[in-house]
Amino acid sequence: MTSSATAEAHPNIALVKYWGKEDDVLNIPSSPSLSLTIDRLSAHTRVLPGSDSFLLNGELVQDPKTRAWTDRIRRELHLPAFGIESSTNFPVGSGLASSAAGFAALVTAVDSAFELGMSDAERSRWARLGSASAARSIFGGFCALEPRDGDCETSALFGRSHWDLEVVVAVTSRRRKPVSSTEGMVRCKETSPYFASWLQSCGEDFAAMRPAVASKDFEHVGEIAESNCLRMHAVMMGAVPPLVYWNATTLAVIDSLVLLREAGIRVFYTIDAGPQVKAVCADGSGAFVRERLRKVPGVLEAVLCRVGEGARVKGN
Ligand code: 2P0
Repeated sequence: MTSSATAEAHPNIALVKYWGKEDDVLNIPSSPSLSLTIDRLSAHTRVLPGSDSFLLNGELVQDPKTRAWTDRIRRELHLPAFGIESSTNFPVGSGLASSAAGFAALVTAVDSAFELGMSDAERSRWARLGSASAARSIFGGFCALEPRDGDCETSALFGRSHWDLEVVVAVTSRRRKPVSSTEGMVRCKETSPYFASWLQSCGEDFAAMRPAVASKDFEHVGEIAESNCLRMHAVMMGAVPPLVYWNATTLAVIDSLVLLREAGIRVFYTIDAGPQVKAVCADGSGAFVRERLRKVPGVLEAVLCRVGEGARVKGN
């Protein structure tokens, strides 16, 4: 190891969601997903020689997922012990894709610190082994993650300049979610009667979403994304015991976005495994939508983001 290294990565927002694993050791999703990486929200992760501690937002943590990942990369690539210091400017474990940003930043910092010379595809594969959605945060702009022949492929579809969309992230709770995504996916696969049809519909949504993003057909992208998101939450609600990631404010934000749309604002919403709502806006209407969402009772914060860059090294 030559020196410590720090990397930055952002969350990504899936327009066609990943919810279900084909292989939970190799972390291979059961269906294809398509995302856009956002800016503003970020994880900064520093890898440094010596200790093997993990400091997250200033607190020493024992995270089994991160531990399994570091053990694995050290074993496979014959690396010495390293410590991790990670900080995020947004709440972790609450449905804002902190593990996506976190693992994308981590592998990028490891690659730089140990001068491994990984390709983007290799970094994406390592990020996926930590958290499947992290494979997408290696890339900026619009990205696809597809299971293929027992493995998985990530493709950078379009760079961030392809489409000047804005995303308003309405934070409705800063609490850690009670059921992690990994656990939630297992529960849905084992108990939700809608799981099989969900997977089938993801293939169809993915096939339709790709050309809709290519042609920047905002209305079509919004229709597919909203229905894909609601179907994923239906699968969750159908699990035993049910998984309800929403709170009352989640619904209030949806309501207010539907009203805005009826008034002619081009906006659609999507929600991940948590109670936060992401409003995707066209025509530079993000600032206006943000002001509206800030006034919805229960909204703690509304952050205006643009399409962001992929994971990158930021120094030592
Ligand atoms: C997504 N989510 O496509 C979906 C939508 C949440 C809802 O990817 O088990 O944290 O570490 O692979 O990547 C969250 O799942 O789960 C996720 P693991 P991950 O963005």
